[in-house]
Amino acid sequence: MPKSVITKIIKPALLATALLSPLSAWAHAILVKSQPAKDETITESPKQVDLWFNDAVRSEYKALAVIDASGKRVDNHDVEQSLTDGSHIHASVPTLAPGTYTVRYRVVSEDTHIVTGKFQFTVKP
Ligand SMILES: [Cu+2]
Repeated sequence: MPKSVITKIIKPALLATALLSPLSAWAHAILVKSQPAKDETITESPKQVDLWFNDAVRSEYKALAVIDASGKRVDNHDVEQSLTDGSHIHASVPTLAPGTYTVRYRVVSEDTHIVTGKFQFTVKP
C-alpha cells in the first residue's frame, strides 16, 4: 500500500480515538447531590454535611468546609470518604446556630482533575 493511503486511513482513526477515549476512560467528577441540598432551608442543624459525586473520587486531597455568615469555619475538620461508596464524602458539624452557611469542597477526580465548588444552606428553626 502506498504511504499516502495508509496515512489517510490512520489519521482519522487516531483522531477519533483521541476525541473519544478521554471521555469514556476517565471520569471527571461533578457534584450530583448533597445533604443539606443546595439552597435548602432546614429547621434543625444537620449532624453532618454529605456530598455525592457522579463517580468515585480519589482519597487524596479531599476537602470539605462549612463556613458561617461571618466567614468562620465551623465544621469539625474531619472529612471522610465512605468506605463503601467512593463517590460519597462527608464531614461532621457541631450544632449550628440559625443562619446561612456556605459549604466549600475540593476533590480530585479519577481523571486527576481537581474539582471545586460551593453552595449554601440555611438553618432556620
Ligand atoms: Cu476531568
